[in-house]
Amino acid sequence: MAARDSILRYGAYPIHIDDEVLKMTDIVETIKEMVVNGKFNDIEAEVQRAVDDGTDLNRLINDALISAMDTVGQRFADSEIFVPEMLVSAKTMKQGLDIIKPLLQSGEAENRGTIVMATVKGDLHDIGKNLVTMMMEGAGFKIIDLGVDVKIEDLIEAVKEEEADILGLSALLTTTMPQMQNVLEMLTTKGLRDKVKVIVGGAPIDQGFADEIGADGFGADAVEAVQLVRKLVDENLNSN
Ligand code: B1M
Repeated sequence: MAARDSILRYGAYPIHIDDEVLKMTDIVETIKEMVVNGKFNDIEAEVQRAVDDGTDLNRLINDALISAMDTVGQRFADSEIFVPEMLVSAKTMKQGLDIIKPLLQSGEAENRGTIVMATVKGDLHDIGKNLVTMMMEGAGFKIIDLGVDVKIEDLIEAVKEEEADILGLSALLTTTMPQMQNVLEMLTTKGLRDKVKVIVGGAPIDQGFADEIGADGFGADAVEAVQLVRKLVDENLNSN
């Protein structure tokens, strides 16, 4: 059956839009608005509806959930909202992500490598880290997630205990970025630097910063982070 068209108007001109596309655009916009406005009571049902309707998961994550947090960040920077509103949006986003999480699991039984993940000391932001963690788990890696505001000693301990292949560090504040360098220095001091690859990420981090502090890689987003850990683990296997 041919898809029906909706007719919208751009000025005097009619535009034909496939109804299925229109519906998905609507739901993505609705979910984004719900996160921006902190509608945590309703978000799960709406995300579930989007999933059931077959909405592309990448669109749901990028155009609804992440895009909403960008809007929230902008409103905070413009002093239109304050920390409590940011927290409610973060809670709403997390609940939405929880619906998507099981769908990102590959079901692969193999362990492609062990990754210790953390948000650095002094930093409480974990939405991005959790998203990266979900995607890495989905790609078959074993994840030891130490959470937020993690002390260097705890990171070192976990890397040793778990014989981690990779240590992933996230930071969202310019004031906590230097913690990443402190971690790298401590790994060297403890004689562990050549035993574990270190990758870094988070909104203020870029490749230049990763190079400057001597990290093994930088991921701009969750997809890049997964590609990066796959590459690093494969390189490691080939060099042994
Ligand atoms: Co905060 N906050 N916040 N905040 N907060 C920012 C980061 C900010 C940019 C907002 C702004 O001013 N526009 C600003 C930082 C400014 C700066 O440093 N220059 C800021 C500030 C100032 C603060 C406080 C200081 C506010 C205050 O108290 N006055 C305070 C600090 C608390 C602390 O950490 N000590 C604070 C607090 C909070 C909340 C607790 C309220 C809440 C966090 C809740 C939580 O995470 N559980 C919060 C939020 C929600 C934000 C914004 C709005 C959204 C962050 C987010 O979740 N983005 C943020 C503005 C923004 O970033 N646009 C902001 C969505 C997430 C999916 O993206 O985390 O970037 P992101 O992750 C991406 C990539 O970066 C990458 O992949 C992810 C997926 O694509 N990635 C990795 C992340 N980690 C990676 C690791 C990798 C690889 C890739 O490898 C290991």
